[in-house]
Amino acid sequence: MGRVSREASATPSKNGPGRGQSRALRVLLGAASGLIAGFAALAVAELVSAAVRPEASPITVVGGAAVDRTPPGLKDFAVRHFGTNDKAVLQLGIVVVLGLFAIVIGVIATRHRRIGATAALAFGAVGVAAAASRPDAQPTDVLPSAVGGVVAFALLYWLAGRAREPYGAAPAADAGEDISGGGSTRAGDGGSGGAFDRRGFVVAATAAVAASAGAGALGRYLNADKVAQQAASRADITLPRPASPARPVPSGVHPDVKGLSSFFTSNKDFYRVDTALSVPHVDATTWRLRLHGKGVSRPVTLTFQDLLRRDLVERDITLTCVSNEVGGPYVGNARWIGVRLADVLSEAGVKPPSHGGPADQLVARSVDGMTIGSPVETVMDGRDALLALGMNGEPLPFAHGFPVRMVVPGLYGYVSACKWLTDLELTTFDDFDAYWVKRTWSQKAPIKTESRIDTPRPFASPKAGTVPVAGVAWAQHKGIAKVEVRVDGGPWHEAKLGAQDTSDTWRQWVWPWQATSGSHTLEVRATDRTGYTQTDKRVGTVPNGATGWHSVVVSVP
Ligand SMILES: Nc1nc2c(c(=O)[nH]1)N[C@H]1C(S)=C(S)[C@@H](COP(=O)(O)O)O[C@H]1N2
Ligand SMILES: [Mo]
Repeated sequence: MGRVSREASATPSKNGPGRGQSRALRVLLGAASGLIAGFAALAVAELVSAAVRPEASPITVVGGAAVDRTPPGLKDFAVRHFGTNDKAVLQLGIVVVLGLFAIVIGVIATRHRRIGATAALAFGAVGVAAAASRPDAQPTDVLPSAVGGVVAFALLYWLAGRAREPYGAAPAADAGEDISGGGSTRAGDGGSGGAFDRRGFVVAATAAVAASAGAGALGRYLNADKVAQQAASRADITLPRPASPARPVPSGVHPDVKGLSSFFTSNKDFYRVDTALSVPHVDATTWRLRLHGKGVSRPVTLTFQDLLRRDLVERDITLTCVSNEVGGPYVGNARWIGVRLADVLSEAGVKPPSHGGPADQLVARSVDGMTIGSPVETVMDGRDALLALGMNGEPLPFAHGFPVRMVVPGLYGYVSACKWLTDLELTTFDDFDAYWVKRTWSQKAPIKTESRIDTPRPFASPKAGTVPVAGVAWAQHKGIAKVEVRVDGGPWHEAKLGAQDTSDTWRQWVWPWQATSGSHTLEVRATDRTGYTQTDKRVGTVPNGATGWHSVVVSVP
């Protein structure tokens, strides 16, 4: 009944919108209120996160929780379709969803103020729950979301009160759940009353936006400043010369072919695969690595300085991701500097299972809660399994695990290459499943022998005549023995191999093709030093790496 009287009384006022207009205006004001409240919540949360830690900002914790709950198939899809942009896409998605909810809540609030505002509070609660559920959660991590939720609640309650005024609800009606429940007398104030209230809303809204923008900007600035300080502390580190340098790279590792991957992948171009929405920026001076668990007779805690004081080894190792499709980009070769992991394990009393050790799994934990399990037997079998501190002549980049990560030749990254390492635990495969193993991937995953055509690119149209077909092949810790190429399903031709650096690195290859005009399919397969030739059977990346021959279709004019 109140509704009827409101509409009736609103009609004559100067800005008295007709029935449809008034509803449109209400929706508009509600949407604006919701968006402003949402923006304010995020901005204030950003400021609070600067006091707590950047990783505790609501979008990061909600995004992180979403990543951990994403079904593996979808995650695979995201990585495949958005590549390294998958995180930006996720964050954008969260912001869009948040914006839509803010609009809905705002519109509800113009009619049911308490319900709308309480829904805003509930949103803060989602952030709090996400923050508390992170594997690396610290109690203070819930603060940014909690404060943000309270700010959204208060601001929406306030703005919704302002937004309803043009319709003639008296301020006294604030106590009422239903906006139309209030007296309609104010509407009788006429056009000037409505105009004043609307101005009041605009002033309140503008003030709220300005204050939040200020808070958000300050938060951003403080967070950026912290990151800059951490970057400076990384830049201060000079890695000592390795006691055991890498073998000089033989000449001829890289056939001179345009479009062929360079033998070393620069840090800037090195693929990045991880679940971290904001790259952890660990302080090397306070960093600690704890080594403990089954069969550890002398548990140790090592500092970064402890590692620097040891004999460092330098090795060339090609890293590969299990999510790499046939022909995919998630493989890179770098020169690493680090400490031999097997030495550190032996000093702590660890023995591999073949020597009677009780633990068959080494679980590495990162500062952001990732767990990565490697076979103890493998990391102690004499290969150059490293606690790496340096990559291509500089301290590890933050994105690649600063200050310390693992690198194990021959094992896919998800079972060996833990970045931002902070804990090593000796356990068994029976007792513990690591992060990806819980998500349908295999417990053990040696890298499969693979080859890729880098040039010509798919759908290229090289001129008829001699066309160099070139690419890379890898079978880490086995070594590549042979690479063959064929055209249109014809006979296999042996490619010329680039010189081998070590069996832990990839190998470049080239085959001069006498191209004739028409559409052609080029295929490649590699044979490793155990005599195994890549199977043509195509399987997907799950659960332990893709197989099949890479092929490229070109059309020669
Ligand atoms: N902490 C942490 N370490 C991690 C991951 C991760 O998500 N978190 N991903 C692993 C995977 S799947 C791969 S393939 C390699 C990739 O290392 P890169 O990003 O330096 O190339 O890191 C491994 N180490
Ligand atoms: Mo990976």
